[in-house]
Amino acid sequence: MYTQAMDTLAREGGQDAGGADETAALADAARQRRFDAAIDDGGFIEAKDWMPESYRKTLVRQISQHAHSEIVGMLPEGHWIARAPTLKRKAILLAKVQDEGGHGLYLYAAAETLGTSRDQMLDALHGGKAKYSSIFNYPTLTWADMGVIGWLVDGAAIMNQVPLCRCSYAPYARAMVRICREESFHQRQGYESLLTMMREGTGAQKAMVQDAVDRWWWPSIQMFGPPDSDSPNSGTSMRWGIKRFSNDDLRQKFVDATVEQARILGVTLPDPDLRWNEARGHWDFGAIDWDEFWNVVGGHGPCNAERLQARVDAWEEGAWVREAALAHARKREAAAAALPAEPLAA
Ligand code: FAQ
Repeated sequence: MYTQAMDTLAREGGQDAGGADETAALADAARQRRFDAAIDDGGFIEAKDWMPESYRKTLVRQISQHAHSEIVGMLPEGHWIARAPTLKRKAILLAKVQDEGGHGLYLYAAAETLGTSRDQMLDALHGGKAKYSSIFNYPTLTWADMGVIGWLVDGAAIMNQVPLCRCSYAPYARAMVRICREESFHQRQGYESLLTMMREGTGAQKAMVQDAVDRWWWPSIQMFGPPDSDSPNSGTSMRWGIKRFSNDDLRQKFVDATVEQARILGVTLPDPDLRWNEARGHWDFGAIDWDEFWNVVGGHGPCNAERLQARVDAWEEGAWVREAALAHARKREAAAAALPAEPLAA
């Protein structure tokens, strides 16, 4: 679409409207070539660089989905802060949940650099239009779920997110560096908590860990998204260097890493088809229930309605905080404007 302003410029330059179209098309082609060359060289795109509209949209889609996942992801564990068995476990869980909130904020800020406001993204979440990770629509039934979320959910998140530190969009990549460091602590604290229960716990505590593993294993490997053959966004995202590995490749890496960790813990992964494949050099695993996955993504998982309602309630109950912060900012601006101008240096 061409605006009045572009027509005016063309006429001022002595060109007709057709000439302006041609000049704009040539400029776009040159920008596209520069963008493609940067991507092909494995370079980074900054917020102020030119980028194709479809690249911008893909990033907003993925980063906002990721940001929403972090803040919705605070809810299943948040439920257990007041129920932690010891002061040490409570302090760790509190710090972890707080970190997830921080990750959401870095990610919303990264998406904002692409021209989408936080209000727009949150409107989409609250209206049920935006996605967030399927994994957070499952209930946390026992304390062992806290350990298993750290081990499996944060473990899957790290596997998916370390490559995002090399994502071609630099503000997202920079946010991911810090997020991954924190996720690594999250994964370790979960695994350590499970090791303690499995090594020093009672029979009932060990059974509680196994039950949590049974419930979280399949949803955790679904986190990587649909199979590559059914992943409409993977092709372009990989060509643009947003995703560096496919959904199936990351899922396989996760399974390969986790089997040995499960053995050390002394738990069984609930998959009778899990076996080492010498020829592939990987663990084979059983069929994933993709109907269940799409059902949860479509809003019909065990906790979708509850999670969304909790976010909407938090937004509404927090309105006074946002209003107070804005009123304070306006007051500071007015006070700064009322100050006498700085004298010019001699
Ligand atoms: N859940 O074509 P693809 C965390 C959607 S953070 C729901 O393969 P893409 C930290 C997908 O959006 C966890 N929806 O899509 C933590 C797309 O729909 P759309 C979140 C899913 O983008 C731990 C459609 O399916 N991590 O855990 C899911 O190329 C503990 C087709 O899929 C990220 O977001 C799913 N699991 O690949 C916090 C990482 N999978 O958008 C608290 C960044 C797919 O076209 C406690 N994101 N869909 O309407 C990514 O790497 C990618 O977006 C994927 C999906 C891999 C998730």
